[in-house]
Amino acid sequence: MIWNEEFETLPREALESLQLKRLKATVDRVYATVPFYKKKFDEAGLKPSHIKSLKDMRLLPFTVKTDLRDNYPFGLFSVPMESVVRVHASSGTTGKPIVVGYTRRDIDTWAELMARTLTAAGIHKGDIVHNSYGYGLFTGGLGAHYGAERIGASVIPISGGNTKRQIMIMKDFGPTAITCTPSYALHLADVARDMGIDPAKDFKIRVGCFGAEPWSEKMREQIEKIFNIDAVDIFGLTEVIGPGVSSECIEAKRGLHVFEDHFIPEIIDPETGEPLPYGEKGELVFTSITKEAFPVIRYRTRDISCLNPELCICGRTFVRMERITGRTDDMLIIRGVNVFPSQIESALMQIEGLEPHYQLIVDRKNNLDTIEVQVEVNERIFSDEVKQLEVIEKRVVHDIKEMFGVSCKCTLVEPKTIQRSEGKAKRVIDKRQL
Ligand code: DLL
Repeated sequence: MIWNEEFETLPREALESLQLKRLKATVDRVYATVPFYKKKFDEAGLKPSHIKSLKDMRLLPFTVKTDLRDNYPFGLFSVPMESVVRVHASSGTTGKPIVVGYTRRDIDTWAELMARTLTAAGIHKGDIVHNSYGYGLFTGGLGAHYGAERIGASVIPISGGNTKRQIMIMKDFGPTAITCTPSYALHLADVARDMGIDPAKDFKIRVGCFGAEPWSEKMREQIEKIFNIDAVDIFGLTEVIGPGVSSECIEAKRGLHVFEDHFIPEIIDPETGEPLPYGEKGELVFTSITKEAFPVIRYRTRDISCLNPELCICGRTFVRMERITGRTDDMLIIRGVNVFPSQIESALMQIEGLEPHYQLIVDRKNNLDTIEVQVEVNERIFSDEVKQLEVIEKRVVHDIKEMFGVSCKCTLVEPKTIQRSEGKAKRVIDKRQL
């Protein structure tokens, strides 16, 4: 099923001419309204009029996460605040989040893109959508919510957490579709089984849209089997719009169609920044071409993928990106929350008695991510009373919970016990098997 036949099946030539028109308008707009982009263009000797074809995209400077941080909170908005009807945010590399804004039209565009996403998964009017993506500054909850309403489905805005209650509602309300992170889906299934409920038989769910964190074909098979559903992959990021950047179709389930009439994808070599041809793996870069409040020019996602231009059996003409296979930075996604080791480091360094030697052990137990922070204490604290150590451990757990909303375990270790490295310190041991 296709939500918007007119755009989702545009022949390539017509699509490219639409993209060029929209790209030019976006470039004009950011040059005129966002000092950051004007400065960058000027430094590169680039005028908006230099963009004459899609190939000229490569003349445009990249935008990176630190640019967003440096312009915190609203410095990259392209419209006055009075035209912004919504803000969302996600973790940055330091304690401050990165903040994005939406005009009324942006919210409308986003609902359209999420309507396409859900429709591509086979969800339609008459379906009941159990939406366990978190509501709030995270884009998952409200993104899926508006899309489900747009197609006329009934939404259960359950958000994340309180798993037993979720299961009761899934049993009693009979949702036919679910939207959540893939790891949460597996956790829901575990808890359901503990409650004597068989997710394959006792729920009416037919299909799920899973994303916001990396997962594998193996996990897809597991989820499909446990729930007896179709599981499709959906992708997006706050900086670009939230979910609704690309999504799989239920017909093929092989790669995610990028909504190219709104976002131009590129794959670049992360070392040189050079664009790579179709089929080659590299870093995903997006340029938004319809957004008003927060346009992004060549935003480097740090996500690794590749693009496939082959026509799909579903009839959509948009290129497909392969599922995300990694990142070029050290960002971790713990229970759907983006976490940078540098953020944890800065939290630790605020605490008296801790040394800048730490390691993060990430694992998955009962389908829930766990994180243990091992950190060295200094000699003085180490020879102090046990009580003092307990106070510090509690403070670490508390501060990290405050920062990310994620519970961790803290283990204080003797001075000089964390392995020193000769090159880059290995801060993260990720034992999760996807
Ligand atoms: O995770 C938006 C989203 C919500 C997508 C709900 C899908 C469903 P952020 O919190 O800004 O936004 O995190 C974006 O999450 O750069 C990827 O590293 C990762 N990510 C998102 N979707 C997928 C996916 C939302 N399907 C970051 N597979 C991105 C792998 C994903 N990684």
